[in-house]
Amino acid sequence: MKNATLIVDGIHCKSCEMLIEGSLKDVGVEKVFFGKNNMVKVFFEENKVKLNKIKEAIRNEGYKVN
Ligand SMILES: [Cu+2]
Repeated sequence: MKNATLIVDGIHCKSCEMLIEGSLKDVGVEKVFFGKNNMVKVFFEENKVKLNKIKEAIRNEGYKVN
């Protein structure tokens, strides 16, 4: 399993986290952890979903990602 740490701008509450987590699960991300300072750690299989697709899913919800 691969993992990546993303910095996502605009997360300000629990429902933001739930929205993002739901979208990420929809594109095939296995696990999502939210840390401090807008840090989002994602675990995924590269044969299922690519990092670009993960970032796109976050952007599609209206958040900025590095
Ligand atoms: Cu929010």
